[in-house]
Amino acid sequence: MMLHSICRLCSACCPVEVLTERGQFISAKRKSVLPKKRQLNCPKLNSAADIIYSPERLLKPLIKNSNRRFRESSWDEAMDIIAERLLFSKKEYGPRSVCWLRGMAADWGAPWDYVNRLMNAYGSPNSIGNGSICFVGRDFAHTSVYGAMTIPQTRESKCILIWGKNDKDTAPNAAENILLAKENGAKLIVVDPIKTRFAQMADLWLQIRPAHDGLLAMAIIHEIIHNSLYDTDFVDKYTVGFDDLKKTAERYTAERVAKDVWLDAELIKETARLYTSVKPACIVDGNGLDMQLETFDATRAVAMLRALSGNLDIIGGDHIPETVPHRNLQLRERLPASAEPITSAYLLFNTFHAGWGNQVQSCVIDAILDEKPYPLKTLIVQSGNPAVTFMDAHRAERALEKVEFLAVIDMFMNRTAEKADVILPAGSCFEHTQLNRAFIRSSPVKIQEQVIAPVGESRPNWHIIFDLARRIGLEKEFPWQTAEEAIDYQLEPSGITVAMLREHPEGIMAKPVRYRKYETNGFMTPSGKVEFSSELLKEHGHNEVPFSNGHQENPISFMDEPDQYPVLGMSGDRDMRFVNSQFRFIPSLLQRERGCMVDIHPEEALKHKISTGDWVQVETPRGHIQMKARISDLLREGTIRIAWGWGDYNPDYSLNRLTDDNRRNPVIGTASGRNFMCRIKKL
Ligand SMILES: Nc1nc2c(c(=O)[nH]1)N[C@H]1C(S)=C(S)[C@@H](COP(=O)(O)OP(=O)(O)OC[C@H]3O[C@@H](n4cnc5c(=O)[nH]c(N)nc54)[C@H](O)[C@@H]3O)O[C@H]1N2
Ligand SMILES: Nc1nc2c(c(=O)[nH]1)N[C@H]1C(S)=C(S)[C@@H](COP(=O)(O)OP(=O)(O)OC[C@H]3O[C@@H](n4cnc5c(=O)[nH]c(N)nc54)[C@H](O)[C@@H]3O)O[C@H]1N2
Ligand code: SF4
Ligand SMILES: [Mo]
Repeated sequence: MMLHSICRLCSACCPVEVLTERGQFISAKRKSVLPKKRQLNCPKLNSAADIIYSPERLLKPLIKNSNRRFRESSWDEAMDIIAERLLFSKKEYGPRSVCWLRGMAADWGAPWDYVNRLMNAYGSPNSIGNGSICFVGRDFAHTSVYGAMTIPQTRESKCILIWGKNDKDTAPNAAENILLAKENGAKLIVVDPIKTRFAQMADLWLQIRPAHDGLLAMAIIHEIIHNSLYDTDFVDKYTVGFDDLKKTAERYTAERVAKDVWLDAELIKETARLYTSVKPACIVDGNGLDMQLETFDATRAVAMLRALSGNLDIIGGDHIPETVPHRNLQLRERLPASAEPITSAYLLFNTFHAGWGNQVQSCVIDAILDEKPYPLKTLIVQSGNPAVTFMDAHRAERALEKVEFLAVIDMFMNRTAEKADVILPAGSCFEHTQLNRAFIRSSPVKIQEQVIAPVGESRPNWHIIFDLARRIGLEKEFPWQTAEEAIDYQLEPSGITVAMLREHPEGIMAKPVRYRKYETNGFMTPSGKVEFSSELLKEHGHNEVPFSNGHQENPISFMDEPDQYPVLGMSGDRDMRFVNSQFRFIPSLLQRERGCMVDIHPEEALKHKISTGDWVQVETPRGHIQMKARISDLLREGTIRIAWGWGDYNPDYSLNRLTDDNRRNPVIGTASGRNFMCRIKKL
C-alpha cells in the first residue's frame, strides 16, 4: 500500500510516500520539486525501516530496581509510578518542583502543546523546550524586528543570502528550492566559516570568523545606509528607529571590523551592493547563528537587512507567514500569576509568542544542581538526550544523576535514559498521527500520518501524555480518545479537519497566500512598524539597537586564555546520515566512513605533525575528548571542526564535554555550543 505522510526523523518535515506491506514499513520516498535524477538523497529515510525495526528499539516500559538494573514492566505499572510521583511531588514540594523537558524530536509537533496543557493544568510552569539553542531564539529575534519569523521565498528569488545554514545536509527540500533558483539565474551569497557545498557554488562566499556575525551584519548595514542602498520609501513609511540604527552602525564600518571578522573590507562592501541591487532577494538564516553568545543581536541585525532592502513580505523575498487559525491548547491561563518558571530570568523570551512557552534548557540544570531559582525534584525528559546534547555535558550528567526522580520517554536507550527511574517506549514518527507546528505556522496544512502500528508495546507520544494526564485527574482537560479528535479540536477555527487533510495529502491552504500585508495591517510589533530600535528591549535592560552598547571582546568561550587555548574549535557538521545524537547504532548508516573525526586545516596539522588517521586529543577547561584527525581545507588555519553527536556511541567522543554552559546570552539564555577555544595534541 502507498500512503502519504510527513517524515519527522528530523526537523525538515519532508512530505513522503510510504510503501507498506501487510502492515509493515517497507520503504519511503521523499516528494521532491526536482526531477528524479537530480533529487537530493536522504540516507536516514532510506534506512527508515532499519531505524523502525532496529533491535535496539525499546519495546516495553522499563523500571529501575533497587539494584540499579532495569526490568520490563506493564504500561500500567510504569504509568502509575510516574502518576504517583507527580501527585506526591505536588503535595510534598509543590507542583513547580516538576519539570518536563523536551528535545528536538517532539518539537514542532502537537505533542508539545499537549505537554504544556498537562503541565499548566497540573500547576507547574516548567515545561521547558530546547529552543534557546535551536531556532526559537532566532524566531524571537525576527519577531522583535517585524513581528514574526519570516520564511525565505527562495524558489522565486533572484538573490539568496545564506547565513549560517547548510540546507544541503539538513533540509533537502529547502536545498532543492535553492538549487532551482540558482538554475534560474539567482545570485548566491554564503556567510559560513566552512566551505559548504553551497559556499562552493556561491557568487560571494564570506568565510567569516565564527561567532562574529553581528559585527559583519552591522558593517553591511552601515554600508547600505552610508551609500543610500536602502529602500527609502519602505524605511520612511514602515519603520522606526532608523536614525538610531544609522548612528550605531557608523561604529562598525567595513574597514573597522574587517580584521576582527577575518574578511576583506571590499568583500563586505561587495556583499552590501549585490544583496541590495538584485530584487527580489531573500535571506536564509540558520543554526549557524544560534548557540552563540551574541546570537540575539546578531540575528536581529541580519533580520534588519531584510527591512532595509525592502524585501519583507514580497514574492521572492522574505514572506511573513499567516498562522493557520487554531485553538491554543496550552491552558497557560490556568497557571496562577505567581507561578514563576525556572526560566524567569528570560521574561521576554518566555512570553514573546503564545505558542512557544519556556525554552532556556540550561535553567533545568541550574535548578537541579544549584537549586536556583528553586530546586527541581522531578524531571520527565521526552525525545531529548541532554546527557549528550546539552552544553557542558559533564554538568548535565551530574544533574541527571542528582534529580530525585527521572522518567524518560524515548524510542531508544540513550545516555540520558540510562539514568532514569522509569523509561517509557515511544513510537517512531511513522507510528503516530501528529500535526506539526510547521504546518500551523503557515499554510498549506499537512498531516503526519501513522502508517504502521506501534512496534512492540511502544506507544505514540500523544497516547502517553493523554494517559498520564488522566491518571493525575485531568480527564476533563484530556477528553480525546484519538489523535484525530485532538487535532480536529485544535484546528476547528480553521475549518480544516483530519478527514479533509487525508483527502488532500498535498495540503490545504487555510487562506490564500498574501504579500505586503503591512500596507494595510502594519507589523505585529509594539509600534506596528519594523523596529530598528526597540523600546521594549530597552525597558528590559537590553540593547535597543543591536550592539548599541558595543560588542563583546570575548564572544567565544575560553577566549580569555589565548596561551592555554589557542585553537578555535567548531561544533561539527550535521551529517546527512544522523540527527543530533541519534542513529549511531543503525548499521546501514555506518557502512562507509563513520565521520567521527576532527577536521584540521593543513597548516594547523603541520604545526602539530598530525596526519589524517592520527588520534588526537582536544581539551578545554571543561574536559577532553579523543578522535581521529582528518586534514581538511574546508576550514581556515587556526580552526578545527569536531564531529558532534557521538556521545552515545562513545562518551570519549562527546563534543559537549568540551563546551561551556556558564556564559549565556542575556536575552535568550543560550550558551555557546558552536564555538570555543581549545588546545589540541597528537596522541
Ligand atoms: N542531517 C541532519 N539534519 C538535521 C540535523 C542533524 O543533526 N542532522 N539537525 C536538525 C536540527 S535540530 C537543526 S537545528 C537543523 C540545523 O540546520 P542548519 O540551520 O543548516 O544548521 P547547521 O548545519 O548546524 O549549521 C549551518 C551552517 O552554519 C555554519 N556555521 C558554524 N558556525 C558559524 C558561525 O559562527 N557563523 C556562521 N555564519 N555560520 C556558522 C556551519 O558551518 C554550517 O554550514 O538541522 C536539522 N536537520
Ligand atoms: N555542541 C553542540 N550541541 C548541540 C548542537 C550542536 O550543533 N552542537 N545542536 C543543538 C540543537 S540545534 C538541538 S535541536 C539539540 C538537540 O538535542 P536533543 O533533542 O536532545 O537531540 P537528539 O539527539 O535529536 O535526541 C532526540 C531523542 O529523541 C528520541 N526520539 C526520536 N523520535 C522520537 C519520538 O517520536 N518520540 C520520542 N519520545 N522520542 C523520540 C531519539 O531516540 C533521541 O534519543 O542539540 C543541541 N546541542
Ligand atoms: S531530511 Fe530526511 S530524515 Fe529529515 S525529514 Fe526529510 S526525509 Fe526525513
Ligand atoms: Mo535544532
